[in-house]
Amino acid sequence: MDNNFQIKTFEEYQQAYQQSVDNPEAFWESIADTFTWRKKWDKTLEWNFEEPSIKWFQGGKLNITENCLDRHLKTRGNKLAIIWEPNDPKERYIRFTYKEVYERVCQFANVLKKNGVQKGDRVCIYMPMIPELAFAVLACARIGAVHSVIFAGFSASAMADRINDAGAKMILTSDGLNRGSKQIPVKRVVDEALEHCPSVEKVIVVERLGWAVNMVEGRDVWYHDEVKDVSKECPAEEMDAEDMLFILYTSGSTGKPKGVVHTCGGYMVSAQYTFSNVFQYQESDIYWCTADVGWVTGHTYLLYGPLLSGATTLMFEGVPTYPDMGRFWQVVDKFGVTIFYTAPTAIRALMAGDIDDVLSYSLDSLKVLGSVGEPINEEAWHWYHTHVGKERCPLVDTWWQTETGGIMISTLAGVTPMKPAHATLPLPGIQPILVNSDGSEITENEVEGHLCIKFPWPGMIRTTYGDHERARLSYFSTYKNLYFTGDGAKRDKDGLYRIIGRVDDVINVSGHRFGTAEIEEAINHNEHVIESAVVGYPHDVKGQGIYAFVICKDIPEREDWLRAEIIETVVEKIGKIAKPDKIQIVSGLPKTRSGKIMRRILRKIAEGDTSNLGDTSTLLDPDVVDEIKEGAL
Ligand code: 6R9
Repeated sequence: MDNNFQIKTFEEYQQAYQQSVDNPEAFWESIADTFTWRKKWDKTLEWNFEEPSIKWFQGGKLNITENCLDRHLKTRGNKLAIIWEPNDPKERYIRFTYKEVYERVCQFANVLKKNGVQKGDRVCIYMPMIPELAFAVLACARIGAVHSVIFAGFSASAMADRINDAGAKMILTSDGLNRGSKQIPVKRVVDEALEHCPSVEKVIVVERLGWAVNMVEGRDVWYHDEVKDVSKECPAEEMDAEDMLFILYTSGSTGKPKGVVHTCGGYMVSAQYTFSNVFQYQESDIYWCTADVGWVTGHTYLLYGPLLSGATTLMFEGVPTYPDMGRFWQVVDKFGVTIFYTAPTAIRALMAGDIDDVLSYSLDSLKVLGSVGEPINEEAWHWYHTHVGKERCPLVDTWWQTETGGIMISTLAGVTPMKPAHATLPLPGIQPILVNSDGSEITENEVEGHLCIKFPWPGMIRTTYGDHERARLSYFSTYKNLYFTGDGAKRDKDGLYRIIGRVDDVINVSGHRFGTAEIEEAINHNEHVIESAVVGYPHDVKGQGIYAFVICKDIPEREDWLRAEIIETVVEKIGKIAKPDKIQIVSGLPKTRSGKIMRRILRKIAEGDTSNLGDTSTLLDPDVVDEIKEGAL
């Protein structure tokens, strides 16, 4: 059995947890042993959180795609690996067996090689949720190229920043994409980005919509032309356990997104272990994670985790609300989905619809439900558990981050306790602690603190691409010898964790992270803007909404025109997903005498709680607070 590390009872969980704390190396070795290695590692772990330097399974040689594909061919060659459901329910779905995915990945890998990609090169992928996206990711891994997937909703400018930071040689994209009732010209966005990306030599374009697109001679090629005469076999490149597998950009509290780096061996071990245990995956399951591959959840729990486990994973091109609010449930019934993993924002959007949109589907196949990306409020938790899970499916609230590579704190479905709105207990191998602002550990229960992790785990971030110091500053310098998550959490009387949200200047909008500085920088690009300050505020569907306070040079007659202009600038700089929900034009911002914006005050105003703004006497101009309060939206 290749998942004989699956925990079946609460006692087994407790034992595994204890062992993982007493002897973490032995614990992870026994899991790593179940994988296919070209050569076993010499040293299980070497680490320090000062530099930081984290190395797992040093000297080990492997290729993650041999573990995702080749090792299943004998026993699961004809088993379905990927089911692809298109945006439009009238279009036919496509199914791929493990053998077929293996062949498609090898072909794609050969196309990459033919076009000059070599081990270690960075390849950016800007593609919709089509099967070729999955093949492209795995093809990079097969030949040892580092993939950097950029969510296809990002703007040309955001894409260019990521391409340049990674120094990518090649872009993989498509002509266009479907999103609900809309069609979006993806290739045009790539062309615009590439005006500012000197490192890019080649663009490979996959046909999705059949649109005529601009093809730059000598740079752009069609995938369907390139794939014609390539082999369906491609030897996997031998990788070191600590070689880079991928870069994925995420927002931090400063303006520029960070390229989170994951490596081959440790990420692989974490991905399968967590997938198998959290969802209690069984061989016959049909598993569906609704995340886009552009985010970390799509990496670990749509592709790598399920494929490493030999599972059937469903990939959905569309959105939850198209053609109607029953789309998710229709797909669940259509394929007999047994494990369903989505985000609270989707649940809240669907809750707002008619209950019959859920009740008219049987949903009998479902066994396990999952949630990820942001805190799930109790109301959404109960709705999901009752109407989707019919109170018979365990609901796992999985807390983790791009930087952690895989799930850190979660119920193991049906095995460990669950509690509404609580991520509950750490997985074996994960040692979370709560600390006070001075970094001292809080050991008792019924407390709140900053969530840190005190011991390394295989799937953790190794560095931020091209800027190791940034990784140190962002995660390892706040508290000595701890990895700081940026989240605040509570621990209840039974030791169960509840994640409250970010304690840094990061806003979580519909499960997507944005730094306030990143949005401010975008807003400030608008020619009418002098300065801005952005904060998050509670939003019924998105979890957090974006509230911008903006000082403008000249206020035209129509403020709504100015607001639309500012929104347009943000869409251009980052993408539609970062559009401010509210823009308040102000004449000044609450600043301290040293010029720092007092965000605490703005946050309160944005939340609509102006009763107690605390001490404003240190402000440069206390009157501005009254003005902002009066004009609050
Ligand atoms: C996987 C993913 C990470 C941030 C994280 C936290 C929030 C994620 C959560 C959750 C409460 C959960 N978050 N899962 N908060 N409960 N189950 O989402 O990665 O995009 O990097 O976001 O999302 O604030 O720090 P990423």
